Amino acid sequence: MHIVVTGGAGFIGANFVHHVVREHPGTQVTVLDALTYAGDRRSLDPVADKITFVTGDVADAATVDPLVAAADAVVHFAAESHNDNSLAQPWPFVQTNVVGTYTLLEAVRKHGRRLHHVSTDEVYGDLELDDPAKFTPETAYNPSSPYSSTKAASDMLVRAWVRSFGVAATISNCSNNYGPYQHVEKFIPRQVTNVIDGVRPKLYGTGANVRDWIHVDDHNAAVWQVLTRGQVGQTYLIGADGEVDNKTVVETLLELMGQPSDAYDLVSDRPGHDLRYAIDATRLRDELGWTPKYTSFRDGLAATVDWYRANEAWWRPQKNATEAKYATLGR
Ligand code: NAD
Ligand code: TDX
Repeated sequence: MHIVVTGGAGFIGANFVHHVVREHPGTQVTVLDALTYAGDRRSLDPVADKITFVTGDVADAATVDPLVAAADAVVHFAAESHNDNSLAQPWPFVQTNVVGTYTLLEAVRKHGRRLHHVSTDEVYGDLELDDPAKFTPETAYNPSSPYSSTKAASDMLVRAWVRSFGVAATISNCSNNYGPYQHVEKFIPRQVTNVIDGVRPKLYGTGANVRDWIHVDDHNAAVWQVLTRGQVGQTYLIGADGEVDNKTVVETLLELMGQPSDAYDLVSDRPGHDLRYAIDATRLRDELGWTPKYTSFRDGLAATVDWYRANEAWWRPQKNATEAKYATLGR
């Protein structure tokens, strides 16, 4: 099989390419990535001689069309992915997440190719802290931010292209990922690299918000299962029962890094900040037999801390610019 991986120089996409090269070595991989601030070719260095890399925009039909024509399937990770950025500057989210997905859909329609669209649990909005409910594939879409609304729009385009044009697509909606090669703008890498730099972690609001954490390798193993064995037209929710509130995440990180567990600062909250996400992954587990390998969040966090300690050369070039952006937001 020959797959095009869009966004393969980003956090999850790069880990997916590593996973495919390691676990499914007969697969031919072409990465398409625009190398925005969030993309880093160095994340693919360990597999560089086993893949083809194309620098280009998913919203550019002239770039996308021949790549799709030459492949069997597309796994679509490319997106603007950070909520805080979407609040400061929404337009790139509309362009990449909506127009980019449209452009890919037209190419897979024209050439009769398989598409797997990687999406997020944030399309469902949020849950109350004390609500026993979790998101299911039947939960109504109710996105809160420019980021999540553009991801919701992209999911709707995929569904429409499946129904109206018979495009062979699947969608997965995953919860918050953590692991190696995640940009330092995101919650866990930001706090780990802050502590390495002797800076106190920054918790938005009261730190009570809950995220349903999953290791990126478990997400990617699920994406492969859906791509190769999922039912066309179906939506799969991906999550590993990893609900933890932000305060507990920071306290655990501080403890793992040898600091007092209260050595953090509360900062101003994110506007529209979703309270809680929680995934019911029953379909994925029952239909495709997927189970997560990382069952201890604490152990997965410890391994992630070790990775950031060992790979300062990878994250250091992004750190100052990222913190300068946060400083303008007062966070
Ligand atoms: P990321 O920001 O780390 O990486 C995005 C990648 O896409 C970068 O390499 C960037 O250069 C590339 N890109 C951006 N615009 C592009 C364009 N116009 N054309 C081509 N490439 C472009 O994001 P991530 O965290 O790896 O997320 C990957 C996907 O997974 C996204 O679709 C996101 O919505 C989804 N997702 C992320 C999470 C999470 O916790 N990070 C959870 C669920 C779903
Ligand atoms: O410094 C911080 N302090 C803080 O308290 C940062 C950067 C974040 N937070 C909070 C906000 C969230 O409650 O931590 C939580 C996680 O924040 P992010 O890492 O920005 O992730 P989130 O907004 O939950 O979205 C992530 O998961 C779903 C990804 O960025 C999305 O791409 C994915 O779709």
